[in-house]
Amino acid sequence: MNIAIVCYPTYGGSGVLATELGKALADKGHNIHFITYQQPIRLSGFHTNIFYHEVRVPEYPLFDYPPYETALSSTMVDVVLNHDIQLLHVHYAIPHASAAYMAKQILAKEGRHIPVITTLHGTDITLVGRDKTYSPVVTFSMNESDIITAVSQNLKDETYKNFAIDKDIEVVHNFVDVKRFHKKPVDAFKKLIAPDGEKIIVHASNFRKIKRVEDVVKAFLLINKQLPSKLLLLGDGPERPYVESICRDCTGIERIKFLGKQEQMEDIFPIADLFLLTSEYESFGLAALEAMAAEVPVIATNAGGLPEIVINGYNGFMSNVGDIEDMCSNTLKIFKDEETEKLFKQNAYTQAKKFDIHHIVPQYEKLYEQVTSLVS
Ligand code: GMT
Repeated sequence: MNIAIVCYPTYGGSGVLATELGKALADKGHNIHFITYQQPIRLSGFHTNIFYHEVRVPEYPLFDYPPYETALSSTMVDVVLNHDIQLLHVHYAIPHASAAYMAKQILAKEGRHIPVITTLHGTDITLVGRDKTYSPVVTFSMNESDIITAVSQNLKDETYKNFAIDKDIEVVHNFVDVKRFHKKPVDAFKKLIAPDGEKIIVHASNFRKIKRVEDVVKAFLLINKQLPSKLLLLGDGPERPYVESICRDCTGIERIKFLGKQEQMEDIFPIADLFLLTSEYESFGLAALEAMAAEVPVIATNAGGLPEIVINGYNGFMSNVGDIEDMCSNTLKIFKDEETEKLFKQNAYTQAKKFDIHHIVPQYEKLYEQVTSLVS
């Protein structure tokens, strides 16, 4: 099938998932055309079935706000017509669903029916999309999509709660290529970070307010008092300067490392002992799932869709948002002895396998077949 995937190319879960999906589909023989304003971060190397189309927004002195959405719709039309695209799969509703609606209407005038699948990821619904600046357009364009999918049951429920949606939403959970992340840790790398056998605690995010990264630091400082540890902070974003500034004032700063944006997560997660995710809301928590595939238990908040991947007392624990004392005491439960630690690590891996790429990608393919069969 010839499929166009529209996504954000930046360091964020929706772009990562869309890119991994495109790569997996290409491996299965589909022709994948990415349409974004930059090469997606996980799209590197050459693949005969993968094509990348950059959305260019020309500068013009009149524009205080260059019309990206218009350029995106035009690029979609161009790619559909010139590459015999059979469906548009857009990730993150804003502005991709409305841009796809516009492209669909333009193509319809030329006698070409192009189905649109919109995958909802999280803040497009729970934060940004709900804002009245966007919500009428988001509601309309979701209803006009041929298929809507959500990455968790929680996100589906949130969507129905906050928008007047008149069609079914399919839950297709996020996925991980378990084989790729389930690697042997590089001992020399582990020794470099934790020379005295400290536990390596990892957090990865785009450092937005919703992630409450300061709670990661605060919980870590509590944990470190009782269990010698190191904290690796992966990613970057608007809250990073603030988080760095609070770290500077605390004892134990030498145990905290900001590694910035990293592409090779599959090399980093295997050396970790614990993944810490303190978000106020998380529709799914893709980074946590990738860590689990590398046998890393998760300490998370019980927010949003996280209970769909973290099972309390099995592959990690969940606490109320902001309850750093509970996060600390749960961490100590995992590391109370070697046997328990080993069990949690194995359970993390077992739980990740339920979300393996080989189970989830066929669910998208089934939807593609369903939606394109209605056209022909
Ligand atoms: O906030 C982020 O982490 C980025 C955001 C995005 O859409 O780029 O992530 C959302 O989508 C991810 C992939 O589906 C989910 O794993 C994240 O949980 C979700 N983030 C939030 O709901 C805050």
